[in-house]
Amino acid sequence: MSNGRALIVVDVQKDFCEGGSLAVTGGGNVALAIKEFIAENEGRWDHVVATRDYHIDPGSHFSENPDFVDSWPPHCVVGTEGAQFHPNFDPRVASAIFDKGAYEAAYSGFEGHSGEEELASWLRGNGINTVEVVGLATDHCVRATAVDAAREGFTTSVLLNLTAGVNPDTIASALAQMRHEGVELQGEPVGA
Ligand code: VGL
Repeated sequence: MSNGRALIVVDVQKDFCEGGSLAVTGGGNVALAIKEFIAENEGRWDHVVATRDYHIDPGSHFSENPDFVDSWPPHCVVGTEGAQFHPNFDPRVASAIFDKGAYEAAYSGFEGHSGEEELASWLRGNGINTVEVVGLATDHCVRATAVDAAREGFTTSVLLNLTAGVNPDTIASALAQMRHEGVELQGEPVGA
């Protein structure tokens, strides 16, 4: 039965998990927890979609001296191992994959494309009006994706137990921003 709901799995990639170039503490566990949550909740969503940070030359998003707020060590470069999905997450559950950030910073999955199609139009075209957002990292790409989802008019929740973040301060401000934008926060934040 169609329920108009989708799960958006944000950036569960090797570079954001332990051993990666921009590892988020608990990233690998989040990947596994997402996989189990999907397996245990068949029918909860019409579609699962995934996003990927997928950089070629994103300019000042990469830095030799990153501030870990606006600039970062090189990560998720197309063709490298770090850009791959974490092995704890099987992307075959996803109906579509949205890549973002080839030539600029792109925190939101709504900046991503699957072939020629953007995430918002793909979701609308598939009858989706409600989204649940999980993945990495709470304070950056999950935040930006959830905020854009709400602004695009989707009823939006973030399942915090299925996210992990970079830094406690930016996690706190991300939670405040998401609430302010009308995103429903479920569960407890996991992070640094
Ligand atoms: C992300 C920092 C830099 C994320 C991406 O996926 O949250 N964080 N690029």
